[in-house]
Amino acid sequence: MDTQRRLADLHAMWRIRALEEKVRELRVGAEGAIVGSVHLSIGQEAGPVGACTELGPDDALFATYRGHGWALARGVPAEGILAECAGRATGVNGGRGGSAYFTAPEHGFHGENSIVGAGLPIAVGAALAGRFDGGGRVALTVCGDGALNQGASHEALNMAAAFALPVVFVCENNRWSELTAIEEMVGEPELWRRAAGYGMAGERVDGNDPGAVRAAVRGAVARARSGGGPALLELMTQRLAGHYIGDAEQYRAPGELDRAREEEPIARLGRELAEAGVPAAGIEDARTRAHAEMEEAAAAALAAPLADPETAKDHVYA
Ligand SMILES: Cc1ncc(C[n+]2csc(CCOP(=O)(O)OP(=O)(O)O)c2C)c(N)n1
Repeated sequence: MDTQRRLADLHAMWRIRALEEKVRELRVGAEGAIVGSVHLSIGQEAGPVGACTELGPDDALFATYRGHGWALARGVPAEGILAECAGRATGVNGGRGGSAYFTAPEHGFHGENSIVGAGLPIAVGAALAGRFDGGGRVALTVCGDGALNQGASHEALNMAAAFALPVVFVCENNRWSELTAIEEMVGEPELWRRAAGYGMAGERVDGNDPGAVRAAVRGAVARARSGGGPALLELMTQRLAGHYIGDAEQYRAPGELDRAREEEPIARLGRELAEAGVPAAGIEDARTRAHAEMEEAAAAALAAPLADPETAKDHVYA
């Protein structure tokens, strides 16, 4: 892969990391600028960075509660995300969605969702609607490894395959479902193998390598767009943070996080670029630019007023 592309990926992953470090700071900091449940995707940045470059403006992306990175990679502005997390009137949903429930359809980001597995059937609906309206839209939906055990996920995968709908199912296998290890949850831990049972394409992908993710998503999107039906991509990755901010993480095996930090996508791509002869200053620049952007975005977000409680009933139709 060419160096410019890899540097761009490094910067894009640093943007997500810096955004989430800022979210964590605002959640645990003394001012309590962010309240409520927050799920970070630190360590999982390669997935959104690799995948989102392969989506067109009319394609529809559906994420989970661990969705800040997917929104940012899809083009949702950092200031709007931070303002949303902090309940500001200038947030992408006027402060109503918060960290785990925001949506920005004007950017092709059709929302997070805290009902585990709910993104899959919604994406199938979006793809089906695209078939009716002739828009040629591809729907890409992200879920965790645990979410694939939900009944609704099975129905969605089956319907997408039966109707050859243009859906790309991306499973981020970070090996944990909240506090439960994958080995305790399934008889077959290679989740991508389920694809054959549905009659769709399936692939296990190095989810810590944005280039590998991009290649897999490119193939799946092209197949889906040309009528070849859905695909299930299993991205192997790890979350370096707790399930949510405040998780005591007592379930991890000793040394697990040390190994995960060795393999995590930002450190790994930085090492690869250094080995390829990219000067240290160029690699560092990706990090400093990302942090400067998020400092500025957070300052602007927090300068805005909180959502006005008087508007609480706006957008409520029933
Ligand atoms: C239908 C439903 N059941 C249970 C929960 C509680 N819950 C929230 S996250 C989670 C674990 C999901 O794990 P996984 O799908 O692997 O995603 P990850 O959190 O690892 O990204 C559970 C059980 C929920 N939100 N929704």
